[in-house]
Amino acid sequence: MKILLIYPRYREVATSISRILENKTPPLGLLYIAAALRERGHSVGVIDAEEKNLSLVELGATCKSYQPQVIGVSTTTPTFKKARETARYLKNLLPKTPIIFGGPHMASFPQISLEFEEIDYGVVGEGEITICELVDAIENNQDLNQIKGIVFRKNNQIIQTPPREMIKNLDEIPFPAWDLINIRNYRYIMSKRKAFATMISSRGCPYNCLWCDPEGRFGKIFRARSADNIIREIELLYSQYNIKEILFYDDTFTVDRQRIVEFCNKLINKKWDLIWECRTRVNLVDEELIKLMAKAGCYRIRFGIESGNENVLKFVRKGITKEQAKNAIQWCKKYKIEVFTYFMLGLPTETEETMKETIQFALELNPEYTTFSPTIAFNKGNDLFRWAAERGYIAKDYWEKFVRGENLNPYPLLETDKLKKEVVQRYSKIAYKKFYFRIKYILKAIKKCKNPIELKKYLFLGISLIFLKEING
Ligand code: B12
Ligand code: SF4
Repeated sequence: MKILLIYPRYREVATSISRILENKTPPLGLLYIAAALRERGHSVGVIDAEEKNLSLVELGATCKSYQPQVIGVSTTTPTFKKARETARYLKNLLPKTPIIFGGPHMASFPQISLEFEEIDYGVVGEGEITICELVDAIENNQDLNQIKGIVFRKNNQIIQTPPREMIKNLDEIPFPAWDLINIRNYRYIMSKRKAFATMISSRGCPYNCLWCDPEGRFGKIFRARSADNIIREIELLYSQYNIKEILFYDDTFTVDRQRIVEFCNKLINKKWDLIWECRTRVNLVDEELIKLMAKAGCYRIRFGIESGNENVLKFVRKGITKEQAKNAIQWCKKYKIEVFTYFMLGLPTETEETMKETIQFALELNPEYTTFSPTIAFNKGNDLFRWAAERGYIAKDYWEKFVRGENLNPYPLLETDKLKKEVVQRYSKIAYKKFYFRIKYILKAIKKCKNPIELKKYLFLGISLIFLKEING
């Protein structure tokens, strides 16, 4: 079949910081879906409306000229309304073409999403196997009840089939269909080189942070690609697309230490001119590992540290200590790996005092970059939302209403009777000012900037953060 996969434009509903940064990174999930469908023998196209900045009319025209037999759309929850508007527009243009929705949102709200007639089918969760079975069934008019992990309408009823098992061996999944986008069109303010690609080397995270929603991601069971499989994809990116930098999007890159050791050793042997960054946890690194990662080209690690108060860390089940954070960052500094930390403000049980401790801790750690995000009561599938809803801090049906189209904020800040959201936002601004407007920090940043354009970018970012009316993420 001829299938067109669409990544809708979402800029208008992105968080304030995302909007300022104007990053455009490849639609990895869609590229995986495209590769799986192609392997099954279908003809596939990808339109990234966000990267191309396409209006609905322009997207519609491109879509019409492609004449797809099936359309697939990727969406998260905050962007669902935009994705739905896109689907409605396309449905009017091509009324006979079935529209399938997938992406993290469909894992959280499969049934409510199907209340909208413009969406014909939903793929729930990990999509590679399910989409192939669904498209086959559409093509051959087969019984949909046999397909796991989908949601569809029949006789005015919404039917959800039993969940699809997670893919056990990630090495069996074909590499993303990189040839279906122009990788050179993407840009990212934090990348060091123009020619970069994104990759995901593992799926799932076995930890249990209070705000994390395993359904909206890849579950709690950690599954990883082998070192050889990752190296093979990098080789393809390096030799065919001249990619010189990889951003690993794994939730927690170093869960399996041995895999990373193997990966680094193989990468070192290749002697490629390649640098990379990843995200992990401070309790999952040690000096030896950091040293090896640096040798293998790792230039930045992102750590979620979240709070500078041990009690808050415990309450949110972060499973790390301040000591571990200090050690991890010290090792990174020693081996010249940049550190990007994430802190949250206004977490459950927080007070102004604990937020001050967080800011102080960030200054003490002195990473190269950090964010201080006000806590969002995001999505219904996590314990932070439940905690807030049980106490009446957010309506229990907030997200159901949001998905049904009520005009609610996609980033509702957590507000308790002890801590108002305005106070948290004020602290977030104070934190950014204190962190980024230190003379020592500015001088170091200027020294690091390779050219005036880069310097302008940083200045713009810094000033925007200070003058943002409302920081929501
Ligand atoms: C990288 C990233 C980004 C990048 C996206 C780059 C890009 N062009 O894709 C940036 C920084 C731009 C971004 C932005 C946002 N993001 Co984001 N992001 C991620 C992150 C860390 C990795 C995404 C990824 O590439 N995963 C790997 C791929 C393979 O997985 P996947 O996309 O989920 O795709 C699989 C399935 O979902 C499904 N699938 C996906 N699309 C489709 C389409 C069809 C038709 C089908 C059948 C199946 C299908 O099949 C895929 C393969 O199995 C995830 C966390 C995570 N670990 O996933 C958060 C995550 C996806 N983001 C999230 C959010 C909320 C956002 C923003 C709204 C926030 C913001 N900053 O404004 C925006 C909205 C973006 C959008 N278009 O909707 C949430 C979504 C939660 C939810 N339930 O909705 C996540 C899960 C993080 C979290 N908080 O839990 N994000
Ligand atoms: S470590 Fe990250 S991905 Fe894992 S549960 Fe915590 S927040 Fe979620």
